Amino acid sequence: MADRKPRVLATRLFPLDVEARLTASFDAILNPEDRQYDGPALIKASEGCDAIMCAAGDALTAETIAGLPASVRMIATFSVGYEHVDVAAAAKRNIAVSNTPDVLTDATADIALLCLLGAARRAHEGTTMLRTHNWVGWTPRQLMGVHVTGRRLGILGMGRIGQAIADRARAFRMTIHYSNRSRLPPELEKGATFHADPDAMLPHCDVLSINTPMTAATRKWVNAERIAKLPKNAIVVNTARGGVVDDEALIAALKSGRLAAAGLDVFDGEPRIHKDYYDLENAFLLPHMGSATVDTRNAMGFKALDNLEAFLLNGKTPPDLVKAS
Ligand code: 8YV
Repeated sequence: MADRKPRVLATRLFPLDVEARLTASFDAILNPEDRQYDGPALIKASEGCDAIMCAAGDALTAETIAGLPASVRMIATFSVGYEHVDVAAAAKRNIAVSNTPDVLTDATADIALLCLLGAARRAHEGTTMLRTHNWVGWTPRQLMGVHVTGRRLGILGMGRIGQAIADRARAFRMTIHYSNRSRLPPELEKGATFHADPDAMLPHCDVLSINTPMTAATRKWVNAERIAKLPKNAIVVNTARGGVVDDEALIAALKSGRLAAAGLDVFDGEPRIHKDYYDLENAFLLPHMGSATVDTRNAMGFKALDNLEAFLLNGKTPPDLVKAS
């Protein structure tokens, strides 16, 4: 090992146990106030650093990456999604990029089910009625929602998280449809119906769950034309990336009643979400909490550190190396 510890810039205030290991393994520059860096500030802060440990929302654009000091050899993101890192620009600079797959699968699938049930069973209206002292007591017609048992769940993007959502939904006796780049083998498909064409799946979705990464091809994929293909009174759930949905189209369909409800954990341009969401009674909204359990956030941090340690301390390829697609 070199006579100095490699220097790692932590762009965010990470969980305590993660920062304890980060500071033990590396000469860490922490961000105790958790102020988010913009591109120029990130370039400045990474002066003399060997690596950057970042998170979703950090703009590691081609321009920022081009401006990083020559010392930076690795970017480890504390997330499974890596659309905020221009991986092709990093490859050009010979900077390795890693992410944190697998460890947040269950936590995110749990939140997808919370969004599904919260939307279907009008949880936002119920908790608001109660907490604003407007609950007059039980009435036969009160807050009647959508029954999910036996309904069809269409999963757009049947990766690890999509499959974990399907497993949970089967316990609700939902019928699973999915669309994915490639068909899953029977032991993973578990009887779900595969649609090679995602558009062709839409008429079969009483609930559509979005679990596809954000790419140029998926940007605003859920638009007015596609919402029109969903059954009337369908529910849209998004725990992937807000940018996959055209907010104007979704909001219009929720306002008109064309869709029964939506359960959303992620938003385009978050945290500055489309203002019309705030007053939509049939939108069950969460502030990007998919991976927010102590166990999961620690596991994500430890995974990011496994990658940094492999590369910076042991001269190995990071186990979760991400390649430009
Ligand atoms: C993370 C996520 O918490 O890992 C992801 O891709 O969307 C989240 O659950 C967040 O991105 C932290 O960087």
